[in-house]
Amino acid sequence: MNVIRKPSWFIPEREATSEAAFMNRRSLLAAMGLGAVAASTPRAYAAAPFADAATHPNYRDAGRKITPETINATYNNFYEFGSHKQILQEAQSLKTDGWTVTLDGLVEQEMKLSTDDLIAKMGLEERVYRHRCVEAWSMVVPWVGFSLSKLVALASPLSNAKYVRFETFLDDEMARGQRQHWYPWPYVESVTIEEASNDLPFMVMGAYGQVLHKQFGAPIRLHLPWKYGFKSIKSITRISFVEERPKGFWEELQAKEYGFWANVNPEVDHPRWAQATERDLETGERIPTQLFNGYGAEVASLYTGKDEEFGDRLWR
Ligand SMILES: Nc1nc2c(c(=O)[nH]1)N[C@H]1C(S)=C(S)[C@@H](COP(=O)(O)O)O[C@H]1N2
Ligand SMILES: [Mo]
Repeated sequence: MNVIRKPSWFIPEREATSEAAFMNRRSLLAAMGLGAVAASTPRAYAAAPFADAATHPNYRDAGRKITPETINATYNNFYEFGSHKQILQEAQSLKTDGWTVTLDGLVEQEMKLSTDDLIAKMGLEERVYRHRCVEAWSMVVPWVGFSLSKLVALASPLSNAKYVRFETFLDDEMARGQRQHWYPWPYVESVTIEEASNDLPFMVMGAYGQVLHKQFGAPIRLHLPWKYGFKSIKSITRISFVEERPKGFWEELQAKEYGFWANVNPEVDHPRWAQATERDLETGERIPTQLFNGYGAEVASLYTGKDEEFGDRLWR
């Protein structure tokens, strides 16, 4: 049985998860044709199909040790549940049952997809990615999900679609952080359609071989490993194809500090701190930061000839 990955400190499923959520994940297995097996082994649903996802050959390891789940799962940035890093408890009020993601805007046909639909249509694979927060800490996570480019292909955007805009839920009953009215809720992020069509951007539905923990942005979040962490929006409910560049949550708050591009660059300091090095979340060691967080081979070509657009180079 696939129960080995559950660390002892983690809240047991029966306490952290409502009956409805349990049923929903059961139906997720049914969609994969695994329902019968899951029903006879009740605890396996949390691991499969995530535990069975094949690892992408190019992203088997990130050149650094994977950050232990116990560390990553107890140090999170998720402002919907508080403006600190001890989000674990508070985030358990996130309700993921019946979750849907709407694809709309400049597309041939709008769509509303359940988590089951997404898994069935997109398939799942594992990729080990480095994550670099703009606050200069970093980690390595084995995500399970699918390439955003597949979702772009499914949506068939119209030729005037220039940006992909992502939006998180809005519900201040469920997420008390959203009662802090000085923040521009809901959390929004966006990338260009060229960036979204690259293979690297990853739609994440699991981590460490399991269903995504709530504090990681369940049931579906984005990870853009060459950009600062704030671009990697959690708990996505809507993906829109638009012509005008949207303003992100942090850009709306402080555009000079959190620009649109936000590509990791050790040579361009944040106005309030240096970006040349980063703190490994596990060891606490300071290590050198790499241009594009080391993913230049995959993404650097997206930015050639864009010098004018970058202006002061702040977020190149
Ligand atoms: N909806 C939402 N997405 C979000 C955030 C947030 O506060 N709300 N924080 C971002 C930041 S700044 C980082 S570093 C990562 C943190 O992801 P982690 O908690 O899984 O490490 O999520 C990003 N996505
Ligand atoms: Mo971050």
